[in-house]
Amino acid sequence: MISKLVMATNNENKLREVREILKPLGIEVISQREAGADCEPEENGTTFAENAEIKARAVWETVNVPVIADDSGLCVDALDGRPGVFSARYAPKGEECEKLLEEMSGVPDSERTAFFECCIVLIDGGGVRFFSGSCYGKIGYQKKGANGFGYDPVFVPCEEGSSGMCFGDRTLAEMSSEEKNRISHRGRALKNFYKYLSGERSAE
Ligand code: ITT
Repeated sequence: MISKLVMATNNENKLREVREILKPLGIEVISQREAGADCEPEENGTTFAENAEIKARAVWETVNVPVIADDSGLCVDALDGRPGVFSARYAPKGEECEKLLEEMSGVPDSERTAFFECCIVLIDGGGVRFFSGSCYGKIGYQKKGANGFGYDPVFVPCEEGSSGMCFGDRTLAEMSSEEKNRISHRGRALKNFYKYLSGERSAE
């Protein structure tokens, strides 16, 4: 079982969440900066998996420890799946929620469904493997909560496959990180990753 890996990311919030999830499972996560592998490759893929692999490969070339990367984003049904793979570039950092609320103004409750998607890629001597996770929910009408990052203040998570059954009216930014990690796209993708490492399932 892997006990140490490098995460290819420049996003401190992702790094924090991945550490919180993997530490209790006995996996230490080192940042690419700590591993001396600072880089920011162009994410010119068209899918989450392609972009995750681009990021992990760039770091894997310079370290000899297993590398993971996370490519993730928010897909909004009323916007035909946007911002999707462009979630990080949708608006200037810190202004993504305002821009999304503006684009969603006038969209009725029943059409505010959306989901977060996360692809975790693992690259080591054994090759490249992918693990994904989703978190379904709705876009709220205003920003709420101070936890999390990115689109969390406008995302109200719901039970998978349902548009009505939400975990109350709270946004991800109103949840503790333990609560978020239990139901988030990242938490679910990492659960699949851990099951693979434990021999309980195969990669995707
Ligand atoms: P790295 O590529 O360096 O990992 P990044 O922030 O650029 O960092 P992505 O290209 O995967 O990462 O973009 C993901 C964006 O999607 C991220 O910047 C947020 O805006 C949004 N996002 C992803 N996961 C999220 C989460 O759990 N909560 C809120 N927003 C999230």
